[in-house]
Amino acid sequence: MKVLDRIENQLGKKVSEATNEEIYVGLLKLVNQMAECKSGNNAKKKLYYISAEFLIGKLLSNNLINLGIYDEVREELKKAGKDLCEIEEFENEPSLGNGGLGRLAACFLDSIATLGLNGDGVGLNYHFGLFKQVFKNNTQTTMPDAWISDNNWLNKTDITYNIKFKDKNVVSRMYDINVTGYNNQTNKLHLFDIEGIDEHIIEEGIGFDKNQIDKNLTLFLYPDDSDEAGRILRIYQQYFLVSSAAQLIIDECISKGSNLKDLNEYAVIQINDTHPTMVIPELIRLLCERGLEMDEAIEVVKKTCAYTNHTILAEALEKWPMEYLKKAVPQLIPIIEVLDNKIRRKYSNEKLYIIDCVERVHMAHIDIHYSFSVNGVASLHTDILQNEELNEFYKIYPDKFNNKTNGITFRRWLLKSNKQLTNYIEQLIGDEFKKDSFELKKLLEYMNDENALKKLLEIKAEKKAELKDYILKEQGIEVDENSIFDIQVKRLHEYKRQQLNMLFVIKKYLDIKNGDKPSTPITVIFGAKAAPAYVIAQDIIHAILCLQQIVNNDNDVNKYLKVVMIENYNVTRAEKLIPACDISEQISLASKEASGTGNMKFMLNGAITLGTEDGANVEIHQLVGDDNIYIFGDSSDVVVERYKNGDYIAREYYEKNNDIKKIVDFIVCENMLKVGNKERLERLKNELINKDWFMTFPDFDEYVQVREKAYKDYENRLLWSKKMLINIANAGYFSSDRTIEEYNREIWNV
Ligand code: 26V
Repeated sequence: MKVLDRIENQLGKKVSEATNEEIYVGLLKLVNQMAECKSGNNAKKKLYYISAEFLIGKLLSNNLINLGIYDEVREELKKAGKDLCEIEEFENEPSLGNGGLGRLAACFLDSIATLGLNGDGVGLNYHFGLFKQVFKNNTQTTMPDAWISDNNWLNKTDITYNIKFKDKNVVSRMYDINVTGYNNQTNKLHLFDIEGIDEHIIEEGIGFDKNQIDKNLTLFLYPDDSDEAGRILRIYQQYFLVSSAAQLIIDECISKGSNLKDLNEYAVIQINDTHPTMVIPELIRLLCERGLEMDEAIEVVKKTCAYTNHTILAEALEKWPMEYLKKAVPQLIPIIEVLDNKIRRKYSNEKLYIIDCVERVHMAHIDIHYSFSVNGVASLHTDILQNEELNEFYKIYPDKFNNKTNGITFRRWLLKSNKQLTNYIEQLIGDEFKKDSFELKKLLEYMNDENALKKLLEIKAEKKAELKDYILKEQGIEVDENSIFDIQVKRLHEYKRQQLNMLFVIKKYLDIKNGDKPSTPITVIFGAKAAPAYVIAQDIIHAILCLQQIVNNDNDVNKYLKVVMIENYNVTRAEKLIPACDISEQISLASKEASGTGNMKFMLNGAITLGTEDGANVEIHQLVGDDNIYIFGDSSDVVVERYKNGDYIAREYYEKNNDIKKIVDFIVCENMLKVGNKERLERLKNELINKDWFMTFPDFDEYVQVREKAYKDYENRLLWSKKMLINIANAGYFSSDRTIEEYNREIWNV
């Protein structure tokens, strides 16, 4: 049957007579039907990718692409006078993740299904996701982000589990989202939800009573953990996730014939950061309940679990006080103690213990001792884990450690978000690259082909014009589509150094005021959410918003420079921003960004990276060579040394470097104070000159120099386009299909 007939069957009327919303619902049902006809691979062994976050983004277009009917649907709708992009507007984006870690999990699911592997995701169904960011008075405010409308991608199953906490029992129900592979099978994302959730307990903004666990458990992702009630709620969420997952895994394995002593032949569990770590003691507990000896259970769990580390930042490595665990999940305490005692008996080095001397449980230590694989997410990151951060562990388990450089799904980050580029690449090298990303290398043949280079510039210009319209429509800011689009979009964190970018913008503003005008105008675009309890991050957003107001309204300057802070940056917005980017800001302090994945998305879309030798930037640099990337800043070795010595004094730079002083003082100048909040701006200035924990000042001069060099190079449009082409051609390595193929070959074997 033709696609149009199938849609009209769903609708019960002609497409031309249906509203866009009705068509959206019809397409959703059609996609689900088609997806379910392709349901998965029933191999004996199955991968369970357990993660507290899956930042999946909108699903309609992606599913249409993966099912191979996108073009046909779009054409048929067009004939009936309907526009697929407008129809897609009816889909809400689920915000089930903070940033890179959650988005990575979503890319991985796409690749697992595309490669035809037997593997499902397991996570939580947060009703309001993270939060919706709304700017008011140049400040971030947070609102609940209700994404579950009447028609959504969740399919309710009849699978439920009892979850026992110390003081209450609750029921967990499984909902499934179909994960379509590109021209391949459908897998599942299982999202568990508490029965009896009560949305009415939400107060102003995203506030709610954190103590009413049975009503709030799956309301929000990572509720504010600045107080004890928030932290304990997080433990409840984590245990709810892993106990549901462990029960599901045991049931599925038994139904396939496992006697549980051989669990590792039926299941492999990838633990995405430490949020699901309690799956280890929980599985051990459940296996003992089902008749295994403790030692037997520990051994089989160890052979079943693998752990991925996503950060070296000490403050991000979870350490739960025993006292919290006793309050929420006392049944795990004896097991955690056994796990800790085994280590104590074997090693005298306290750094290896699970329970430390102040009775905190180091979640990552459970993972490392009781998994068969520990991996970092980019080669520099894995090196730092092995040689610095986790060196004591590496020495005892050298064979467990391995690297899996992150990747991104090209279906969403090229085929969906940049159709113009996709079609042109296809015209040049055929469509094999859609299945085999390394085929992009063939583009290198066109490195000196003027027509191809011009065409790339035209495509970029088209994407920039689209973004310009979007920014005007959404935020009322008019940008010049002929300006350089210089973009930094990612979670707000001091280590990512949005403040460094901001200091450059202040410098540029002052230069222009002094008559030093750029030959090509510049549009600096930011997008970032900050954790509600992270005060300095809020201050940085505030300062950028104040700067936006000052720069964009200053008629001496706004022809040459504009600042845009995108409100509520999310996956949908990323899909519009990334294809339109000229310069990709990847400026974290070297050693701090485990990998980054935005950097890969920008590269694939022909943006040139301006970055430090950090995370996967190092690998981008190796692939494209010195001429096709802009690198600056201290190396990770220098940074690691500087932290060890503790000899960095920010104030010295402020006092000795006149430029830095002028720029930093601008943060609290009269004009800024007119549009901003004195307390916030002063706190930010003081933080910079008294602490600057992520060392923006030492890198500042070189950052300015290299950024100016990039702007100058941009003037030679053909040479710039050649850099774009070389970046696109070398991006194949960063397909998550490559990453997943490595995980499967070296860790999962499903
Ligand atoms: C979390 C927190 C929470 C508490 C305060 C400080 C802090 C700092 C960092 C984090 C990040 C936790 C883990 C994470 O999201 N890692 C990201 O994982 C991505 C996928 O592997 C990777 O590309 C990013 O570089 C890495 O930051």
